[in-house]
Amino acid sequence: MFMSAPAVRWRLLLFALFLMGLSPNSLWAADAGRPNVIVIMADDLGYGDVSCYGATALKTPNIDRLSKEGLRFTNGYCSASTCTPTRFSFLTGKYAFRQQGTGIAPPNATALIQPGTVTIASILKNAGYKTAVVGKWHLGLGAKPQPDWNGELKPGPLEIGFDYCFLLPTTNDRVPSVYVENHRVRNLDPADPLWVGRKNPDGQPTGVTHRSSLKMDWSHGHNHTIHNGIGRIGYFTGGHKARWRDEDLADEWVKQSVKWIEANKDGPFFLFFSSHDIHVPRMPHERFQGKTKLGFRGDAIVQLDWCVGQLLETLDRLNLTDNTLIVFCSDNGPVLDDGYQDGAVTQLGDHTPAGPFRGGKYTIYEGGTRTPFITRWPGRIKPGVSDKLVSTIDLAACMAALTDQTLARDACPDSFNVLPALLGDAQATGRDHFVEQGRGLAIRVGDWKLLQHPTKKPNRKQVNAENRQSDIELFNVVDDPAEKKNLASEHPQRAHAMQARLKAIQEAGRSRP
Ligand code: NG6
Ligand code: CA
Repeated sequence: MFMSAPAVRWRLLLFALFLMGLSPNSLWAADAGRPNVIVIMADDLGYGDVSCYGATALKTPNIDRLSKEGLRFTNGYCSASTCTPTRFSFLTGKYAFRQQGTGIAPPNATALIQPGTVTIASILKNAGYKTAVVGKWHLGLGAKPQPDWNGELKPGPLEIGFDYCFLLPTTNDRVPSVYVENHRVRNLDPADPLWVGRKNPDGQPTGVTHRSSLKMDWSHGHNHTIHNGIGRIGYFTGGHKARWRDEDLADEWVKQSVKWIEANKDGPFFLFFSSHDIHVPRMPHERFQGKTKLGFRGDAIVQLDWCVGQLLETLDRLNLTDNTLIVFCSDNGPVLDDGYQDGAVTQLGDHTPAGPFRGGKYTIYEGGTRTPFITRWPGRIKPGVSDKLVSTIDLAACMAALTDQTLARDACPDSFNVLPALLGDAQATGRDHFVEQGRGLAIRVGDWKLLQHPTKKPNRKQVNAENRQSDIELFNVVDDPAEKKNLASEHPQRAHAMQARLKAIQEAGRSRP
């Protein structure tokens, strides 16, 4: 197999160190060029939701530690304002609008990323990394027509580059409320098979018929099967031994991650820590309930911060801190009422989840995609703040660069190598343009942003519905980060040129140089 010059040098160095009698651990520590990588992706966490980005209503000391010891981005984006498309793009380096069916995946979704697709995980695996994903998946499992919940859930993460997975199959508000470990539902009793579907199969109590029994009421949707006192999206039966409690999810992600890091501490390893916090239903562990004045939404942020702290402590304890690159990010911007009455609206006070930005989850305004984004690699990244434009969609190409691999032309077609920006190098430029996906598409080029809303007007029932002035809007997001002053009619040529560029990117099927 072809080996790049740095790889040959690395092997020679390993061999030399081996002759000097060094242990595998110290051998690994000697390789400052290939760190372990942990991507921590929060769910629905907004730009203004953590204290290092300005929140004052709560404290996030562990995420703040990442920021203090690393690089905090003020122009860090996820590529879409909902979960499935952002995660699809994060893994594949491809804009989600290029593939049908990458909207919010339903409970019985089958695998959206086909085996053989180059992903951030396969890139790192190819470079000799051990790879794992722990937490929310929401990219479908198994083959059509629907997942075989009682058999093998294949293909899934293991077919696209992960060595290990421990998953929440879709979201915490979607059925089934079970864990999937590698190809199977964990603790599933064959005598109590799992069934998942859209129609009530057995006249079971629902969020509608037994609403008064719920421990957290719904506000819209979320009124099918009741599990753990909470109405869900979709119906399921069976699998009782396999079912989790919402309150224990975060603990379980930490437990499984720590176990996996310990087993792979000799590295190099890549862990995708995919938290379900702070997605609805927000039902943090009892020890976090009431910790903030913001209701369970704030308490879930504190729980997320605790998870980050546990990962950092594990790295410290195993002496891996200096040789681990951490990327902290979110999958989309914030939302308050996303279907449950959990106090997010009534206890908000003057907290601003999207920070200075307009919009949030589902929207193409900045609040939908401009989210917390922090990199930390002690010894390599100089602590500070960066205004370079980077996105979660770029992490795949960055990992290829980090491990001296050249991507095939058709691989990760929209993922840019912005590694110098992620590492805070002086000459780094970041992206020159970026497409944001939500209800419609937007393109940012330099300081300017063109928004192309769907012609269908938002209906009042839509969460985070925005009263926009017209289908096309143009903002200078540096002068006007809150996207208040639509300059489309003042700058028709610029608006036209940016629309044409967006169209060209859509038609070209790729945007990576
Ligand atoms: C919506 C759900 C919302 C949330 C979202 C997915 C309703 C009424 N709303 O359809 O609660 O689950 O999907 O969120 O069902 S995401 O962060 O995973 O994209
Ligand atoms: Ca999300």
